[in-house]
Amino acid sequence: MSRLRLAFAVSALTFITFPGLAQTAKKVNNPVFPGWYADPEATIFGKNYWIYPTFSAPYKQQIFFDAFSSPDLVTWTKHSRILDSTAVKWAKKAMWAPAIIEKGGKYYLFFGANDIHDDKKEVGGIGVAVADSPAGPFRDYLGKPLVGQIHNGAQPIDQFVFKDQDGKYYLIYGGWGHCNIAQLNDDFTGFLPFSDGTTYREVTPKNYVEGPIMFVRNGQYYFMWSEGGWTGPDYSVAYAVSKSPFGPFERVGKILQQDPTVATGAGHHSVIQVPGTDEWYIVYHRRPLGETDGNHRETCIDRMYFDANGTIKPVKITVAGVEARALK
Ligand code: FUB
Repeated sequence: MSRLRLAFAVSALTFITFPGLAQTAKKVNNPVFPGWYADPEATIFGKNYWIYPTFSAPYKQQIFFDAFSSPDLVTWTKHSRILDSTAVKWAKKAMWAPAIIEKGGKYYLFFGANDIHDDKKEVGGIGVAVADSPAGPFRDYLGKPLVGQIHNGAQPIDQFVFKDQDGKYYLIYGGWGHCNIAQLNDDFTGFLPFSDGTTYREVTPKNYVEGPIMFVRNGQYYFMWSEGGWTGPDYSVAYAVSKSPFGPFERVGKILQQDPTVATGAGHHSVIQVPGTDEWYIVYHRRPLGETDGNHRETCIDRMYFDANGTIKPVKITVAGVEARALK
């Protein structure tokens, strides 16, 4: 057993004593692994769950990504520095919010870098790295950002790669309260313009701030995003549903937020659907109670449920986290 696995096997069970009763084991699976990690992108490759988070630290220290894999959502193995800025000449700081997708046996890791504010003077934005394995090592795919300009007011960060039911791939991204969708070309080296000649279509819903994701359930497109400021307690997640990946997206409401008895600043999430089932998990970051350092963000997992109408029920954030769930 690796040192990290052993540490987690021990820390996942703490013991509380009730007067007059034998010791009772209390499960503590959140956070799912130690360290300050935010913006978790969760996915499944083969028989393993994977999480690709932001290393949450001052911007100049954010020059690499670690990844984590698990056979059951409870025991996690750390894969250090799967992508390092030494492999991306143009990335100098603020490497944020990875998104990963497998295509044709290659793994493509999309990431934000440099926190650009002026695309005329700064190099940065959304880049792509590629590897032969989900654990890397990833190398820069383009030698330059894929999205290096500000379109429709959206900062080029917080990208999500969505594979639609017809096999088309879209990049959905944006900070500063604006969200764009753009269709990726076949080899992910650029974009295919829409029939109206535009490449970046704005799909921003009400209250949107950043951190978009999309998935399809029962033929409906669920679009989710983060609201509020990421350094504060009110950071949260809301969603909309549409018949098309282009919307319109009418905000339904918040489904993830702080709980004064558990943690604050719960947001920037992703979701996992166990293949062939209607079991859903929400993977997100949150801040420990009483913590004021904006970077102190930890990755957690809880269950996400739908009601009979397809409405997402408000998520109960927990300390216990989820039960072991192996993949078949
Ligand atoms: O982690 C850096 C930034 O914080 C992300 O890009 C935002 O979504 C917010 O979570």
